[in-house]
Formats: sequence, structure tokens, C-alpha cells
Amino acid sequence: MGKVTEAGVTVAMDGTSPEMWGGRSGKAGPVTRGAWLQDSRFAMFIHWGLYAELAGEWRGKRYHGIAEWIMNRAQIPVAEYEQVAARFNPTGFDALAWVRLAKAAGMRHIMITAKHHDGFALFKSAVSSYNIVEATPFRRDPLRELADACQAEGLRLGFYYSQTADWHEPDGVGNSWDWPAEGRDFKRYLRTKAMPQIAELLTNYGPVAGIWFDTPGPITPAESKELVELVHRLQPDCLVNSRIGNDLGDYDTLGDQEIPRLPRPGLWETPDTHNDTWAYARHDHNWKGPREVAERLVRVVSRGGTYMLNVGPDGSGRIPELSARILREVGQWVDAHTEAIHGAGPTPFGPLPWGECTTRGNRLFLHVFQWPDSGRLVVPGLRSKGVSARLAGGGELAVQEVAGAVVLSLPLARPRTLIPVITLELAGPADASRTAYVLNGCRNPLEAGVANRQHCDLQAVSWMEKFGDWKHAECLGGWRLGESVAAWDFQTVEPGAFVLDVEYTCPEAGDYSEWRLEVGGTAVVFPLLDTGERARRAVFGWGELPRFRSYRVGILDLPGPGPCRLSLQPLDAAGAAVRITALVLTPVV
Ligand code: H79
Repeated sequence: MGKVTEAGVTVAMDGTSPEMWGGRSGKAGPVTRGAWLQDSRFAMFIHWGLYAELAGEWRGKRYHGIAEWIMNRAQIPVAEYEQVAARFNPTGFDALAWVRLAKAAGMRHIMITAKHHDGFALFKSAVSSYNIVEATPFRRDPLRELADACQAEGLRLGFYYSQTADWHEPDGVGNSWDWPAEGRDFKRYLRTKAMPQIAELLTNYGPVAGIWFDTPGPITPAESKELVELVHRLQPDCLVNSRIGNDLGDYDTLGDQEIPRLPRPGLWETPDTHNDTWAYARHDHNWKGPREVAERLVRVVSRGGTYMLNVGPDGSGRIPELSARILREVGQWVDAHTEAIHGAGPTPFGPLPWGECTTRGNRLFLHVFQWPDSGRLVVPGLRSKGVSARLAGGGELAVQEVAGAVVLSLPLARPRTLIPVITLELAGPADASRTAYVLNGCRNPLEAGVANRQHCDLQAVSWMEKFGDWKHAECLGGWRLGESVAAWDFQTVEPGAFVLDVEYTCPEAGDYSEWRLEVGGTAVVFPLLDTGERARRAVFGWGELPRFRSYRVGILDLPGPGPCRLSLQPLDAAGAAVRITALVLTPVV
């Protein structure tokens, strides 16, 4: 059964934690290798291998969650899994079609699984005959064809290589159903398979943009270092991601699906699934739509990172049509806003209630996720003078400079596009404040991560709903009666009336806890009921799922313009079990 540590991170019984799988290089220094990643900003991740043929099903049973884990989940013996290779014949594979789709989506590089945890090489290998050319009727080398297609279309190509887990080899990590872990010689696996195959990838396919390592697990610092040196010796410009483990690597790969709340320095990326699996699963229809994909891309770029969105081609070699259609729609938007994405810089603002901002030189790109129906958009904290504004696909916008903000007059009708973008031209670098604002006419989340805390903690909570489909939240927890206070300091530009909702979870069964909230000299007392979580064995020992709910406290008047503080504290000991992700202020209508 999983448990929550004091830091609030959900960890497994065996001591592995999401961090163990999500590794950080800890680097935030100047970019030395791979500055191109800064410009790329949007990449296609591809998970393709024998598991695509299985499509998330084994012997008539569906396995929900990450489908590339099916060998592990169904505990398929090596001998039986090898039979999948004997029938894998993806004749619909068309390297140029994949590369052109990536390009049409506005993506600038591709990262594909050369070898995943199942140990099967998606390339011609002299090291192991367990590869697509020798072990399948297909007999072609997709990585060769992709390298040629990328070269022809001007995209960079990199290779995912699972350096620790290899369920096909007795000396690789992770296959407990064919062999006992005792007697495993991991170093031998590194020397005889992983290192020589990585050398093949870096020798036979031209310039390689990066080797994408994953799930370092028990790999030692010396072993990680040896792999890094191997990569850089063969191709000095080839990037190594932080999942090589042991704080090494040229840039940080954040957790799966993890988008940081604040701008983050250094070179980093967020890997994301298009639905709830990396590899193709016939039963997974939960695609992120074009607007959601574009918003996630913008959120990553506005914090300074690169967004790597995954597709899972099927057993015939085709990228699912719905996934492809959505990417093409995203691409039309990216194409129209390339300056706001490719090579764009992070936001100079604090949290913007209505959207995000990316930058380029003296230009700010305002990505308006929530189009105001008032015809006014407040750009809070912008002190620059002489600002001009233009709406993409529209015209110049009237600009009014007020104290500590710029107000734009917008057309009442939301432009028909995925995300309306407004370009602000400034006379010099943006003079902007990172202060939080609560604005009339929008939904204003006051997030846990931006609260001032006294005697309570900020907890990173990660969980899965199916299997391997990571979800993340930051919560305020560790509440102590009589001591804990969380306070949000923000500005308003005018007075306003808002509905206040508390977004929280409280697994403890039984009574409610009582809370006190104070704002603008008014105190409000309210109860929070428990949210009735229970342990779920089906989620593989990772414990209970948080069941976040929203509790409506009521209507509050906020003063303005000026600074405002909203503070929150528990009024009884039962508050200890409550974890709050945000207070949300929405306009009263
Ligand atoms: O390639 C994709 C995943 O297959 C791979 N990384 C992304 C990019 C990945 N491998 N492992 N993980 C991600 C971490 C997942 C760990 C879990 Fe489990 C799988 C948690 C529960 C099931 C391993 C087995 C840890 C606990 C049990």
C-alpha cells in the first residue's frame, strides 16, 4: 500500500518514488549543449514497438493505463512476448507521413523509442537479434527511414533508450516473472546490450539530437556517468536528458505530464501523453483536444520549457487518425503564431488569471484562454509606457494605461481560433510585476503554491487513475490548530464581488472540519466535509486516489484598487487531514 510522506509525495511500498522515475539533473545554469532545444519548444514523442501490436490487450483482457507496460502488467513470459515479434508486420508505416505530421503540427524535433522496457530494438542491431529487422516479418528499419525523412524535412531526431529496465534480459532490471532478481548482473547487461546498442544508434543514423534515457532506478552514479560519456564521445552535440539519473544530463525532463507553476530557469522539457497512454491502446479515446494541447504548449513555453507531446502509432504503423487530426489543427494555430512559440521566452508576469504570456525581445504575446465578455482585458502589473496592442487576425486595440496596469479594449466576440493572441509592442524590455492579481470578469484561482505559509506545508501530490498515467497537484497541508495560517497577497484594480470556492481533498472519514477565512476586514467561518477516499488495490499499491472537490463558501466583496490579503486557518484539529489546492474567486453573475 502506498503512503504519503511528510513531504506529501506519494511513495510506493518498495521505496521507489515518483522522483526516482522522474529524475532531475539539478542544472539551471547557462546552456552549453543543445541551445536548439530553446528554439524548438514543441516536439513529437513517439512510443512504438511490439506493444503497439497488442494495443493494450492480452488474451482478451484490456489493461487500462500505459500500454507499453503490457508485458509487465500481464506478466507475459519472454518466450510468449517474442511471438508477438513473429507477427509484427506494420506495413502501413510511412516515415515521411509521420515526419510531415510532426511538421504540420508545428513540432521541430522527434524523439522515438529505439528500445523501451520490453527490450525490443526498433532498429537493426548487431548486438541482439531481438530487433525489428531480424525478429519480425517486416524486416525494415524504421529508425533508418525516419532518420532519412527527418533529414529531408529538416527536423531533428532523437532516440529513447531504456537504460535500466529490460524485461527481455535476465541481467536487465524489472522482469521478475521469468527470472529471480538474485544473480542478476546489471553491469553485464550494460556492457553487452545497452552500451553497444546506444553506440549503434549514435553511429548508424547520422546526427542524433538526443538520447532520451528513462527510469534510472538502481543505476549507480558511475554507470550513469559512463553512459553520458559514451554519448558525448560519439556525438558531442547529442543531448542527454536528466533521466539518465544521479543528477547527470544536459537538461531536465520533468515528471510525466508535469507543467511547473512558475517560470523555471535552465533547459527543460515536459513530456506529455496525448491520451492516457504513451503506446497505442485500442480502448483509450481520451484525447486532449486541440485547444487543450495548444494551452498546455503555451503554459510550458510561458515557463521557459519545451513541450514534448506523444503519439502512439498502432500495430499497422499508423498514427491514430483522431490524434493526427488534432495535431494538424494545433499546427495551424502554431504556424500562425510561430514567433510566440518557437524560440519565445518566458512570461515576465506572475499568475495571469485569463491566460499566459510568452515573449520575444520587446514584444509580449498575450494568450487569452478566457475571453472577457466585458470588452476589457486588464494586463495586471504592466508598468511600461507607450504600449501598442494588436489582435492577431484583427486590428489595433485601444490601450489605456492605469496605475500599475494596462487595459485593452477588445471586441466583444471571441475570435474564432484555438487561443486568441494579442501582441504588445513595448518601447523597451517589459517593466512588469510578478504580483498576483484578482480581476473582475475572470475566474481567479489562488493556488496553493503562491500562498504565504505559516506552520503548514506545500505538498506535491502525484497519483495515477489507471496505471502509469501520472497526475500532479500542489496542496496546502500539515495544518495545525492554533498555529497554521495560509495567506494570499494580491492586488485588485477595482472593487468586486466574487463567489469563493475551496478546492480540496480530505480523506479522513467522519466529521467535517471548521475553517476561518478573513479578507478585507471581514471574517467568514465555514465547514469542509471529508471527501471519502478509500484505498484502491487496482491502482497497484499506490494507495488512495485524492478526490478533489469544490466547496462553495459564498459571496465576498473585495476592496479595490490596491493590495488585499486573504487568509485561511483551521478552527479545529480535524483540519489536519485537509489538503487545499486552490481558492477560486469567480465573478458573481
Ligand atoms: O515511456 C513512458 C513510460 O513507459 C515510462 N516513462 C514514460 C515516458 C515509465 N516507465 N516507468 N514509469 C514511467 C514510471 C511508472 C511507474 C509505475 Fe509502477 C508503473 C508506477 C506503477 C506502475 C513501477 C511499477 C513502479 C511501481 C510499479
